[in-house]
Amino acid sequence: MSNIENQQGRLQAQDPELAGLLQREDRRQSSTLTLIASENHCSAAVREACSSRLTDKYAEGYPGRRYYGGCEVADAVEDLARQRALRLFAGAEEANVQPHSGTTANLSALLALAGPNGRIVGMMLKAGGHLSHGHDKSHTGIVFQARQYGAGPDGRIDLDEVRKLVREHQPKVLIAGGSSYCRNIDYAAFAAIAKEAGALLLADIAHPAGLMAAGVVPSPIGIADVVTMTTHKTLRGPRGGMILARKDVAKAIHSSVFPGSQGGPLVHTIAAKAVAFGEALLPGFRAYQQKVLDNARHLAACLMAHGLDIVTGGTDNHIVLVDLRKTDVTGAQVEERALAAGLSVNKNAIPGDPRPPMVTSGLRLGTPAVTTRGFGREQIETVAGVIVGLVRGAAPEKFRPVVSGLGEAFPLP
Ligand code: DSN
Repeated sequence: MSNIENQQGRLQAQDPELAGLLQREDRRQSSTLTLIASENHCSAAVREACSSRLTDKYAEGYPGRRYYGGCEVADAVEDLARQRALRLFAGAEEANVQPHSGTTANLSALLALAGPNGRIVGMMLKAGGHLSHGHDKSHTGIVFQARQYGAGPDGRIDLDEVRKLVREHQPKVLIAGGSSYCRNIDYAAFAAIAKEAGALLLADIAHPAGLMAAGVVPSPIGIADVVTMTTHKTLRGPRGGMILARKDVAKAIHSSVFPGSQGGPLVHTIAAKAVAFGEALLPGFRAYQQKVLDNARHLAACLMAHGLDIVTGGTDNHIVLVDLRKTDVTGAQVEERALAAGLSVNKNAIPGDPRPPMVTSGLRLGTPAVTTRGFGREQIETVAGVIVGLVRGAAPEKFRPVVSGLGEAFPLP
C-alpha cells in the first residue's frame, strides 16, 4: 500500500465525514471533464509531496537564513525547487518559490517594484487581464495608482493604446499577461514601451507557464524584468505561485515576499513544486504541451465550424474563449448546462462584454486537464459537439453518458 493510500485509510477511520468528501471530489473529477483553462490534474507524486510531513515545518526566511531551527531539509527542498525552476526557465536569474498564489506573487512583486501608491499599468480583467493587475476591487487597484488598457475591436492587445497609456501615466511597472488572453504577447514590444517610460516590465505567465517552459509558445524570459506565475495551471504542479527575477531586482522581491507579504512558507508545497519542475524537465513534457496547444486549436476550429464565434478567431495557447453574443444564451446559462452534462467550464467576460461578471457573454474553455487524461483530436471533436449542443439548447442530460464514457476511458493520473 502506498503512503497516500495508507494516509487515506487513516483518515477514513478517524474522520469518515471528511474522507467521504474527498472521495466525492475524486468521483466528481473522474466522472466529469475539466475544461476550466486554469485547472489541470497533477501527478500522484506531486500530491504525495503535498501531503508530506513538511507541512509541520516552520521555515520563515530563506535557505541558510531561517528564523527557526531544524530547517536543514527545508533548505535542501527549497534549493532543489529553485535550481529546477532556473533550469526549466533557462535564462532567468533568480527564483522565489515561496508565493502561496499568483495573486500574492503579483502583489509582492508590485510592492517591491512600484512601492505603495506607486503607478502601475496592467490589462483590464474584461479584456483578458487579471484582478491582481490593478482592478479596483483588488488590493493592487487600491494600494497602487493603477490604470488599465483594454483590447482592440478584434480582441487583441492594441500596442498603440498601451503605449499611449504608459506615456500618459508614467508607471513604475507595466504588466503584460492575463487570465483569458488567448494570443501570444509581443513581450519585446512591451519591454520597449516600458523602457521608454523608465518603467519595469512584469510578465504574468500564470496561464501559459507550462507551454513556455516546454518552448511551444514564445516566452518573456530574458525580456521582462520580473516574471510571475502559478504552478498549478499548464505547469501541472501543486497550487501555488513563483517569481523569476533579474538579479538587480531580486533582493527587493525576496524581501517583499518574506517578510513583506507572507510568513512561513508552505514547505510541503515547495517540495511538490520541485517534483513538478522535475517532471517538466523530462522529455515527455514538451510533447504534452504541444498536444495541449494542438487540442486547443482543434477545439476552436471545431466550434467555429459549427458556427460559434471565438474571440480573436482562434487561439495561440491553451485557452478558447467563446463569444456568445450572437446566441440567445449567456455565459452563466451555458456554464450551468455544461455542469449538468458533466463538463466543468467557466463563464467569462469577453472584450466589450455588455453583461455583468456573474452573467457574462463568454465561455472560457481550456485543454490542459483533458490533455493530461490523454485526449486527442477525436475526443476534442466529441467535446466540441457537446458544447455546441448545449449552446443550441439541447437537454444536458442527453450528453451525460458520452461524457461519463470519456471519463471512464481516460482516467485521472
Ligand atoms: N482564477 C484564475 C483563473 O481561472 O484564470 C486566475 O486567478
